[in-house]
Amino acid sequence: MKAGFVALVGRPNVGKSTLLNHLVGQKISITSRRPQTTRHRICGIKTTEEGQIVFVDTPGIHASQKRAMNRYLNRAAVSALLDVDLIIWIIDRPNWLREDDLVLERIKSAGVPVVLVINKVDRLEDKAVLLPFLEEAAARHSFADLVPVSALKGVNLDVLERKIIALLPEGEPIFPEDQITDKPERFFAAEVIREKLLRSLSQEVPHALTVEIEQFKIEGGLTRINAVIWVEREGQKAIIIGHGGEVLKKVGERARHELEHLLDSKVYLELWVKVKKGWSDDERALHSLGYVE
Ligand SMILES: Nc1nc2c(ncn2[C@@H]2O[C@H](COP(=O)(O)OP(=O)(O)O)[C@@H](O)[C@H]2O)c(=O)[nH]1
Ligand SMILES: [Mg+2]
Repeated sequence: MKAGFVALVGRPNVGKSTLLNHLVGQKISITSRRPQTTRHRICGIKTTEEGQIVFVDTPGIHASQKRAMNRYLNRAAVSALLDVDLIIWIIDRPNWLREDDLVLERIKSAGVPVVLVINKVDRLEDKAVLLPFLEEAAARHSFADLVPVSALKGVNLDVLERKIIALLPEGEPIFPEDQITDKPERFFAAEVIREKLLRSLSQEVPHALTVEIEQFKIEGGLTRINAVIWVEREGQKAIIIGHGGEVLKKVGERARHELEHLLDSKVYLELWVKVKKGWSDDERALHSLGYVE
């Protein structure tokens, strides 16, 4: 049997969480078109006859270190590289940006094998650009492998999975066979609400919001969830609530629907929007809102 930890790293928005969900075959990590959708280190566990792969999803590694939240995200991403057996480095089509050099630097210092995954090939008009790019990439680092995939359409993921298994050390499963994540249900409740918010809002509001679960109570076939959506300013609160409460109502309905499916229970969901000035640039506020390594 093979077993080990595999970190999924890369710039924001390249498709790390989408890849995790498709490899595990379940939605573990929320996704959206916005950078910083993933704010926590989340494990997704896949157990097969050959072994167990523990994927570690991470926030994207990015250059800006200015705000406390950005520093937290970078720390969480970089610390996930410690103690893994393999790194999957994901890039968005054959585009090598300056920030990818930064990622490569971090990856090199981890000292474990790296598989370079070129994602979103479904959006590649000219597939002929792949081959020269793979050669160029191979010259920058001695990768254990280079694999083009489409995480969203499920292209070449079986090949990727076989290569990952082959690169893992021998070992007994780390988690019980039926476990698929390391996070508790109330964590997912907050994440699902945040995903629906990210997907409903434009402008700069997504970066300014976080969701805190105040109550998560199972009463027979009903789960009672009370959540607070924290924002930084009154204006953002007004945007989230929307005209006549329209936006918040839609977010609540979508979140409740998905949570009922996820928890296999009826869900009673209550959402409140509150203002905590400057929480995302305040180390203590971040800590109390669950941004703890
Ligand atoms: N067309 C296409 N879109 C993708 C693919 N993988 C991810 N995406 C999209 O890219 C966006 C960012 O994905 P996400 O997984 O949240 O990226 P992350 O920030 O790296 O975790 C989402 O809108 C995904 O639907 C892919 O293979 N093809
Ligand atoms: Mg993500």
